[in-house]
Amino acid sequence: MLKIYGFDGSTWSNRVRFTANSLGLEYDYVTVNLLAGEGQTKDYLAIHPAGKVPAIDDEGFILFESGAITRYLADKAGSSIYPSDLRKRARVEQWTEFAAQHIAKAMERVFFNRVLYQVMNMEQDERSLQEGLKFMDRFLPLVNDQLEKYRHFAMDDLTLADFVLLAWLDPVELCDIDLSAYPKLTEWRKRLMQQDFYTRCYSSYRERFQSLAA
Ligand SMILES: N[C@@H](CCC(=O)N[C@@H](CS)C(=O)NCC(=O)O)C(=O)O
Repeated sequence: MLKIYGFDGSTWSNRVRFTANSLGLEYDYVTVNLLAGEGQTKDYLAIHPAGKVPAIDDEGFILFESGAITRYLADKAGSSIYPSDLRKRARVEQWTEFAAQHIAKAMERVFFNRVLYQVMNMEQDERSLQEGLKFMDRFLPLVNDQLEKYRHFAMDDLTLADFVLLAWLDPVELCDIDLSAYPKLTEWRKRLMQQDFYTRCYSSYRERFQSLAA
């Protein structure tokens, strides 16, 4: 059976689980507790040489990098969440990259400097935090505009682009980021968080993260 190596605190891992759940795949979820150093064990380094999550083992086919994994799983299932039509696929890629390059990078700064630095016992960097917040202010209006035009992030249909955006917005409550200025984004997020692909992972990312970090 398919194995997914991940950690519930990891947005990149959660993107893969949202995808696998949405595809209706059966899988074994193997928790790699990054906070307990489990990414660096000899056994796990044989799966992912950089000791990162996520990774999958699909009947002996090992794959890491969340973007590659989600595309592989969706294509293997022949699912419309990764459309085969060239232009639709390109549109999904465009917004997936936008979320992975811009939203994720801005959120990484905010998440690290508001939350993770304490959990990891590291130095906070105020300048990096302010830059992250500035980027969020710059990019979220665009995302909200997109969701005014379409029911989902890349187009009306649910696609892989939704999962990366949703996963990366999971820490907003922990990070004290207020999304109320973005009503369409807020509505989209609430709607997707009620769906099975999400609730099969957790009901609240904040609570899940807090229990992992305790
Ligand atoms: N580009 C990678 C990023 C993976 C990544 O950085 N994962 C983090 C958790 S969110 C991790 O494993 N960190 C542990 C480490 O760097 O040792 C992907 O999309 O899979």
